[in-house]
Amino acid sequence: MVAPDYFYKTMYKCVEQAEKFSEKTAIIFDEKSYTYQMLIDSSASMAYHLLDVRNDLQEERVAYMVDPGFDYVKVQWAIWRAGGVAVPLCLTYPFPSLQYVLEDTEAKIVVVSPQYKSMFEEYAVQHGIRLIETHESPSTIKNNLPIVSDDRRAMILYTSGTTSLPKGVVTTHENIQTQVSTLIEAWQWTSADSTICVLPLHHVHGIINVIGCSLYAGATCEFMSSFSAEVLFSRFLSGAINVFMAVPTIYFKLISHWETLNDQQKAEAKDAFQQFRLMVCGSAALPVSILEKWEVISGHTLLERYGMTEIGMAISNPYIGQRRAGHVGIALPGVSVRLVDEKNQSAASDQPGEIQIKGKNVFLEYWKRADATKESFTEDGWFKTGDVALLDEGYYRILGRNSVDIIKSGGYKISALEIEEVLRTYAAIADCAVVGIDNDEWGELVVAAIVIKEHVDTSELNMWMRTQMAAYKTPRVYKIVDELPRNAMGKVVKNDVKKLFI
Ligand code: MLC
Ligand code: AMP
Repeated sequence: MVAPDYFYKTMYKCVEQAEKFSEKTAIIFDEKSYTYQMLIDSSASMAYHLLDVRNDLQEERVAYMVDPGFDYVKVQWAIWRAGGVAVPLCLTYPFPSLQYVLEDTEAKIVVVSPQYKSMFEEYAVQHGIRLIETHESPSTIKNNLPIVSDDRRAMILYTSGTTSLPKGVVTTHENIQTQVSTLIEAWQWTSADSTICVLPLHHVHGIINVIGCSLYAGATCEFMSSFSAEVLFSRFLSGAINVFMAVPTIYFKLISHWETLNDQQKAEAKDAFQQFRLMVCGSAALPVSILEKWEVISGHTLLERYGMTEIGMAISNPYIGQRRAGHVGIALPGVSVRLVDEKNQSAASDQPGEIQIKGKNVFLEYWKRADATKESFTEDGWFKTGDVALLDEGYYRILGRNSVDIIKSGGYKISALEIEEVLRTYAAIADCAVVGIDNDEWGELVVAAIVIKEHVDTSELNMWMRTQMAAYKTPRVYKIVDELPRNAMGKVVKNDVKKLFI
C-alpha cells in the first residue's frame, strides 16, 4: 500500500519509529530504564506544556539546558512535536556564551534541568522569557499536536568558524531525517543494539550519530553524565553495550586507562570487546597510532568517518569491507561528494581539493546570516566545507583545512578569532594571536601568544577567560612575546606563531 503524501512530509519520524518499539528500553540513565512509550508520552506532555494556549510553536526557538539522559530526549522531541526549533545549550558555557545564543536565536522559552534554573531566573524576568523546568507538567492536555512538515526548521547548533562569533547552523526535519537514516543504513543499526553516549549534547556527533541513530533504530541508549575513562571501561565490561562512538581524544584517554590495568583486567576487557558490533571514531583526524593500539586492545578496527555540523556525516569507511587507517572512506549513501581546486573546478584525480557536499543532509542556512550562507555554497549548490582532501585509491584522505583559524581540540571546533576577540578585551593585553599546535591527546592544543601593556599573571588571565567562554575553548598555554610575527603586509603569520610554542 502506498502511504499518503503527507506521511512523507511530516517531521523527523522519531515518534513514529518509537511506536514500533513501545515497551522496549529506549534509555538507561542513573541505573533507571525508560521505555519508548515513556518517551512518547512524556514528550507529548511536555509539548503541550510548551504550546500552552497555542496550537503550533511555528518555529519559535526553544533553548534547553538539560543534562544528558531521559529528560534531554524528552525535551528535544517535545520541541519538535510542538513545532518549535530545538536549541541545545552547552552545559559548561559561562553565562555570557549562553546569553549570546539566547539573543541570537531570540528564544522566548528556555527549558532547564532544576540545577540550572537559578542561572537564568533574573535574565528570564528581564527579557520576558518563559523558564520551564524539565519536570513541569501541563495544566491542560489538548487532543492533538500540530502536523509539522519536514521542510520546517528543526534545530540550531552553534559552530565556531572563520568569523569571531559562532554561527547558528539551522537544520530542517528533512535534514535530520536524512542524516540519521543514512547512518542507520550504512552502519546497520538495529533494535538489538545498545550504545552509551558520553559526548556533549550540543553537537551533531552526540545528537545525530549516537542518540538520533540509536533511538530511531529502536536500540537502547545509555547516558553518562560526564566522561570518565574508568567508569566507561566498567560499562564496557558489563557486556551490555555493543556499539560505541567517540572522538580520538576519548580513545586516547581509554588507551591510557587500559595501560593502568593488570593482565587479568586486560584479558577481561578483551573478552568484553568481543561482544561489540561496531566502534566508530570521528570529529577529528584519527591518528594511525590510536587506531593500531585500539586494535590490539579490543580486536576492533575503528571505523573512521568524516562529518560536520552543517552536513551531519558525509564520508565513512565501510561497515563491511576494508577500513583504511588514515582515511575517512567513501561517500555515504545519498551524499554527493566532490573535490575542487581554487578555481572551483573538479580537482585532477591525483590532486587534493576542497571537499564539497550536496544532498538532503546539507543544512538549510546559517541563522540570520544570509551572506554567510550564500558564501558557503557554490552557485550550483555545493556546500564548501573548507576541508582539503585527496582521493587515494578510492578512499578520501583528509589533508587539512583551508583556514588556520579553525582549531580542532578534543573533537571540538574552536575559532582562534573568537578567542582572540575575547583576549583583546582584557585590559593588560595589547595584542594576541591564537593557534592550535599538534598534541597527541587533544589533536590540537589551543595556545596564545600575547603582547602585554602591563604585567599579566597568566593564571589569573586563564581564570578570567573561563568566565568568558567554555573552558574547552580557552588557551592551555600563554606565551608573552614582545611582538607577534608578521609578514611584509603587517599580517600575523600564524604558522610562525606556532613555531613560538615548539
Ligand atoms: C578539557 N581540557 C583540555 C581540553 N578540554 N585541555 C586541553 N585541551 C582541551 N581541548 C582539560 C580541562 O581544562 C580539565 O583540566 C581536564 O582537561 C578535564 O576537563 P573535562 O572538561 O572534564 O574534560 P573531559 O571530560 O576529559 O573532556 C574530554 C572530552 C571532551 C574528550 C570528553 O573534550 C569531549 O567531550 N569532546 C567531544 C566534543 C564533541 O562532541 N565534538 C563533536 C563536534 S561535532 P583542568 O585543569 O581544568 O581540571 C563534529 C562533527 C563530526 O565535529 O564530524 O562529528
Ligand atoms: P564541527 O564544525 O564541529 O562539526 O567540526 C567539523 C570538522 O571536523 C570538519 O570540518 C573537519 O575539519 C573535522 N573532522 C570531522 N571528522 C573528521 C575526520 N575523521 N578527520 C579529520 N577531520 C575531521
